[in-house]
Amino acid sequence: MKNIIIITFAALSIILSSGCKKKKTTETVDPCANTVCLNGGTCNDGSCACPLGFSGADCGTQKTPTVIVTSIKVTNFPGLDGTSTWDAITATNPDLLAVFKKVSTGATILTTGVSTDATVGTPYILSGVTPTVISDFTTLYTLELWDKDTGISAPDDLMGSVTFYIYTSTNKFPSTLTVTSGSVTFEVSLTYTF
Ligand SMILES: [Ca+2]
Ligand SMILES: [Ca+2]
Repeated sequence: MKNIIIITFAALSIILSSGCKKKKTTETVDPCANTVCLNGGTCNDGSCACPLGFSGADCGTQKTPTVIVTSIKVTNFPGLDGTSTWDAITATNPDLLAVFKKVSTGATILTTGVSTDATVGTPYILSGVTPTVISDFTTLYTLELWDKDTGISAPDDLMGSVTFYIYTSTNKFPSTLTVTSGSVTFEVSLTYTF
């Protein structure tokens, strides 16, 4: 009888200790050890929780947004019209305004207000830009920079223009799009909705 009790106890100990071992092994496995979450996604119990704008098992897919233009800034422009001042009669600096257009149709999307007598090297946030929704990303857009002229100097002088795509499916939703051509540079502020 004593022997049976001892054997049973020993068997029980083995079962308990092996059971314990198994449980311990399970607990040490990190379910996120082999999970890669892109674009700022975070792993939660082996699955990726994706930030706004991204989807897919690894957050590697960019959702198609609606783009909203909120601000247009001119950060560079040519100081002279050839060898003359932009307003040659009064020998003064240009009066900046921008026109935002769709290239394919030439349709004007918005026209900004005027920053008068602008100094080269100074950035100008152009007035009159109300939040403007863009949802066609297959087409080119252009920003034209004009010197506003009146009186005998009119019509306005085209100072330069930049052509660009406003969105690409891998661009990670920049809040500022910097576009340049020649001496003209714009910074376009963008927000996104999904
Ligand atoms: Ca002029
Ligand atoms: Ca002018």
